[in-house]
Amino acid sequence: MRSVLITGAAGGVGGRLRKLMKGMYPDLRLSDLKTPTDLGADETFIAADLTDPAAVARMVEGVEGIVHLGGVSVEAPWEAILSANIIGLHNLFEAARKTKVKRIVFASSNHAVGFYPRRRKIGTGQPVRPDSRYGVSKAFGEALGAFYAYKHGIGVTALRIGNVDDAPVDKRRLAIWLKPEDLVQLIRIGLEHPDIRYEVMYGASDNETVWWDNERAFQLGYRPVGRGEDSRGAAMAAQAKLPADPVGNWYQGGTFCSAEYDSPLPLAED
Ligand code: 15L
Repeated sequence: MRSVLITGAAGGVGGRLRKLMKGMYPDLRLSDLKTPTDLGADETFIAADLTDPAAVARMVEGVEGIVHLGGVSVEAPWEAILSANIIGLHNLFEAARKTKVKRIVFASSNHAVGFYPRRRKIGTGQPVRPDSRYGVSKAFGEALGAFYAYKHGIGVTALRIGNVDDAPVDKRRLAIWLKPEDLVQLIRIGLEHPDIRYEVMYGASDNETVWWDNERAFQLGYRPVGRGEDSRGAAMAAQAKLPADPVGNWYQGGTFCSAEYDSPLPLAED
């Protein structure tokens, strides 16, 4: 793999990847709607709006691998999700197909399955249970990835990312925290491992309270180095200051589940 494009490079996760992945591939390109304020003279940046097919085509021209972090990364009104995460994502996969991109690593999210209760350990074989319009768009992205993988032969990896940060910031994040260096490991598996056709993996570090069975990632060589438990004290102290949230604390997706929640039914046990 020589040429790799990171979309969403001006965002929080993208900014970390820019630094961690520098020099990893001979031609590392970055893209986002707006130029990152701290762009270095040695970085290659192409501004592109995902909703503009011509701009997306220019952005992917000549790349072999794409790490797609671009689009809306939290819950938002439907129109915003629709344009960036549905139409924009389709533009990206179409451009990738036309220019014969070999690999795509798609930043899916834990919110594609946020409505599973925390007491249940899930793998990647259960049906999606999105907890938000954003989560629905991530489930769509996983489906679109499978379609382009099996129909058009692009090697696609969907990473159901937990929470990327220096350390877990509350009880929920103790379970789903992903150390940035561990994310890089997962991305490299998606870009480089010879056995990738279509894979779904969880983006979590070595966390004792994790709710996910990430067996496939381990089979493909993932060896996380981050240990959420090392930050338990600070995370639980922060948790104690958060408001009560019976719905959010029951389900894996947290506040994404409790926001706009008006189900008259009891919390789902399964
Ligand atoms: C996500 O998918 C978001 O992109 C991120 O901002 C966090 O909210 C994260 O999930 C999380 O669940 O903590």
